[in-house]
Amino acid sequence: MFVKIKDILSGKYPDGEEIQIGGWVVKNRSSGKIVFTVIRDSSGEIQVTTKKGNVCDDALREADALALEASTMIKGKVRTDPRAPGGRELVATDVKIVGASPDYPIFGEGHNPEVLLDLRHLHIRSRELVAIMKVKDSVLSSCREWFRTSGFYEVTPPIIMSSSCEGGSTLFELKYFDEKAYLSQSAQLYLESLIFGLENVYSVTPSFRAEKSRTTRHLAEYWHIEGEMAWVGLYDMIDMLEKLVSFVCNRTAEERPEELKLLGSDPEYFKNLKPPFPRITYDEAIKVLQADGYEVKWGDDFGTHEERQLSMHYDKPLFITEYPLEVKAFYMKDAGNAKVLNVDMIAPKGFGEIIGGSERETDLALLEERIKKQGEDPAKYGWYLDLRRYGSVPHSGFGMGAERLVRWICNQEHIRDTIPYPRTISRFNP
Ligand code: NSS
Repeated sequence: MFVKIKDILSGKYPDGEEIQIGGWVVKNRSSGKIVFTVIRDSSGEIQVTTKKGNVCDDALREADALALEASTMIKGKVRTDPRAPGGRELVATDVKIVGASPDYPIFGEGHNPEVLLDLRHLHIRSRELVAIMKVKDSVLSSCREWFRTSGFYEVTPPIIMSSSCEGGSTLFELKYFDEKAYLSQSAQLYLESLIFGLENVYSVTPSFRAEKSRTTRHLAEYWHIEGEMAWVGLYDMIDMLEKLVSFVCNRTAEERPEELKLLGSDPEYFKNLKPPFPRITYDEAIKVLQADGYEVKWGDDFGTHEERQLSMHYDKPLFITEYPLEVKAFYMKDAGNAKVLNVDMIAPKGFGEIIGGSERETDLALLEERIKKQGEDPAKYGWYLDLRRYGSVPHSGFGMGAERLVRWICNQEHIRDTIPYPRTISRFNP
């Protein structure tokens, strides 16, 4: 059995104990009689020293021939050495190449990002991308933990849809046998139907948006964490959202401080993030922007620049509530004053919107009217409208983009690095 490198570094094995590791070559430098190799596995990196005399000639040759990213099995004795990175090294007693790696195409710094995206299947082994994937694992599992311990059921809504949730402009179409169908933009409408049996539900699914623009925060395929709650109004939902986001940030920073530091993020900030988060209305946000010299008027939706500017006033995520009805989706509850009962959560430092949610409209006639206004046929939403006909209840829900959240926590410039294989307007390969 192989042992994990992190267990060697943590001192689990005493000096002199012989163990075996399996891993990949990060660096290799040889002077003929002595070879210094840095090996990584999924848990960490360690220096291995292979010396003539400690190993047979074959093993020395194999060590010498270890190329960048070759896979190898190494037997060796643990040795404490304050000069070694991590404080411990392995003194090899046997070295075998498992998979050679002649001319690994990614070496050194300064690669063109497009080249790295073409080589994504290899680049996902890199230290940074591995760190981000570990953070994402913590984010997803802590989300699930929060939902489970807060009375939610995880459900599995469909991905193939017959109608849109967020408007037609970003729908991906597909051939469904002889009919036209679409890839889901959001599980929301289905989650709404599931609260009648389960009350509090959530799902983690891929969502698809045919985003025509290249931005640093839009993907065509992203992971959507969505919740829907019966008997809950907008403001009670906001109380829950700040608890959810704090829990996920605290837990992730506790589990992954080294990864966050490597990525240039601050684990202490995320460890200490606590409710309450600041809350302002859309009306107040317009006044703040106007005072900051922005040319916005009541009725405009906020884009990247406006969100960035608003977030600069706070060091915690910001909730903005009650946007104009005209700019928002048909399902958001009409507040009766040309506004809807909705909320966006904007991350600090310009990371932008991470959550969009609302209380849901329960008035059947109003819903039908707003579907028509959106240029769609209410008949297509027949099953959804039934939910208002049979035992309707006040309810609210939200969607959180997993990659948007990870981008903020990992302090990443571009959302594409928060998903192993980004799909954007110009790329769906590899
Ligand atoms: O369009 S949203 O604002 N809202 C909905 O889809 C609701 N139907 C969700 C619900 O109430 N169940 O999207 C929600 C979040 C948004 O705040 C972003 O964090 C993320 O989904 N999102 C995206 N992430 C990455 N790329 C793209 N293109 C994207 N679009 C939305």
